[in-house]
Amino acid sequence: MAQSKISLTRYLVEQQRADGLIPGQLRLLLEVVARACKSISQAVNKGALGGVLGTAESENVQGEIQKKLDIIANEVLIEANEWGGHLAAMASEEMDSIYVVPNRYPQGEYLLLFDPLDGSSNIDVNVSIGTIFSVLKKPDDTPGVQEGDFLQAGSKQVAAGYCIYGPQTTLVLTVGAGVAMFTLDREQGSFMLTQEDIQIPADTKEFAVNMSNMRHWDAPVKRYIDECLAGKEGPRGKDFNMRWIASMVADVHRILMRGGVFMYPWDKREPEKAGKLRLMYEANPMSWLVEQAGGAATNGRQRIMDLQPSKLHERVAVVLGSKNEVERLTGYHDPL
Ligand code: P6P
Repeated sequence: MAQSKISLTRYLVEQQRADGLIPGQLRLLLEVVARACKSISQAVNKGALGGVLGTAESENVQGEIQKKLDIIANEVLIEANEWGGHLAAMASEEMDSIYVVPNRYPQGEYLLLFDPLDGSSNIDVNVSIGTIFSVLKKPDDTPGVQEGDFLQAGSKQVAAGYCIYGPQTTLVLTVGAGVAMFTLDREQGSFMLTQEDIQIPADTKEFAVNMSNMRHWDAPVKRYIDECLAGKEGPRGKDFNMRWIASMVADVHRILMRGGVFMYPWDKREPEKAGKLRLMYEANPMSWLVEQAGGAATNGRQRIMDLQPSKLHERVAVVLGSKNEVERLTGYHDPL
């Protein structure tokens, strides 16, 4: 008899029984986030029929014009998570400061960070986008909860994942015991386990970068990409392919499924920003997923999950994916 599909709930219960990595409150948190992603998926799938495309009349903390769906996704995540008693506060790419759970609800021990809808530039042209989330524990020693409680290195995460809204709606999750993937069964309304122990091949012939920024990169990144472009006649002795979806969730999902290296390097246009991508709710969760799948993730010099954040919306350069490629590019940089 075919093995019955395992739902996300059953997976979390059995994982808790197996290795205790998912205390009850964390399991509740992850199930609530998954339910919120289902709602976001419904809104995204409606598109023009739901009147949710196009821009809102507002900017986010990054100075980016917000899409209507950015705001909808943010509100869905806040409303789904604020009453459950598992969270002390939330932080979002779409909100300047943290959102502390209102006094009318019990406060929990976890902190939830998210990019509610990553890849917004792709929303109106029907290209895959996604929700990225990261879970930290509130430090015990501080009464209440402040923004500083969120400023923990990526190595302190207790859960991380994303939900990609593409041809399938797929939730990818780690709690530190490997990476599992769940596909939304719309008839049942449940996320069903479709892959576990995902592994990224250590080598690859595929790189992902926005080539239009090449003139702004520093020398080691230019060297690495030039060598890839030189193909089998060049020092790498093999031809490379390139992909760039401009949705980090989609590019990272491809790498988890078939390998590759993704980079959004530092560029000289905004040196103080270190990079375009955000450390706390993009780079850290994606880095943990990639490392748990046998890959690597650095800012070009240091392991991303070792970086000590100083600001909630801190940006970082990102190189992640197939371990041997990340190590090669990182090795081209002068040691710190
Ligand atoms: P560019 C989406 O806006 C995002 O934050 C990531 O999802 C994506 O990898 C990157 O920016 C795309 O940036 O400069 O190529 O549009």
